Amino acid sequence: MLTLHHLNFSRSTRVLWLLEELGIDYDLVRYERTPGFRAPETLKAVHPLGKAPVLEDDELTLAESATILTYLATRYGDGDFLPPAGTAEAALHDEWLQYGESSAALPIMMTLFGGMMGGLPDVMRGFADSEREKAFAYIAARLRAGGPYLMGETFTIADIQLAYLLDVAQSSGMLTAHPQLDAYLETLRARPALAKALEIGGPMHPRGGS
Ligand SMILES: N[C@@H](CCC(=O)N[C@@H](CS)C(=O)NCC(=O)O)C(=O)O
Repeated sequence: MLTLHHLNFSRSTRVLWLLEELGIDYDLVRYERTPGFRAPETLKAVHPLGKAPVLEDDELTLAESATILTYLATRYGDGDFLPPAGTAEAALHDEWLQYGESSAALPIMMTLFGGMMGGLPDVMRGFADSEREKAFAYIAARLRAGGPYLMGETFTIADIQLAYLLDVAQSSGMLTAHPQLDAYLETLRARPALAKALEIGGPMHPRGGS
């Protein structure tokens, strides 16, 4: 049996969304953020990192959203949500999937935390601003070259992975100069499985309507 450990306002919405896309049965265990916006200590009993998401599938316990999405799509996706393994398309898709939590996340999260702390020091702000805008331009160019999804006409788990980051960016006012990314988010929000995941798990960000 699948069990998703879900923290409010978090990346575990990604997994909830894919589970709804897959239409398979799962249990949901909910955790509430502390006043300091951390995960509660009880999540450490499930996985030593104490972060969300964590997925359990019988004996298997998995952290890291990209890994969990890949596992679920491979095992339960019936060929959907991932390009065929071993193809050039699959390698490109993996680049987009990993990009979300690596190069793209750092400047977006730095900007988010900077806003919460009343601003970043100049040297860090310079890095965050230029790298964040580079990321937005890179994603927008990819969509311009052939959307509506990152892999063209095919919706994949890379879209799910990036959507969390873009939702956080939009909710924090980072997308005002990026209407194309707003439009991409709207396309993703039109998917009934995302609407269902948000209804079940709540918004991805405290200021997010989605
Ligand atoms: N790279 C990990 C990041 C996991 C992560 O940082 N989760 C956040 C929620 S978005 C968390 O649990 N934060 C609470 C804490 O660290 O106390 C993933 O993609 O799953």
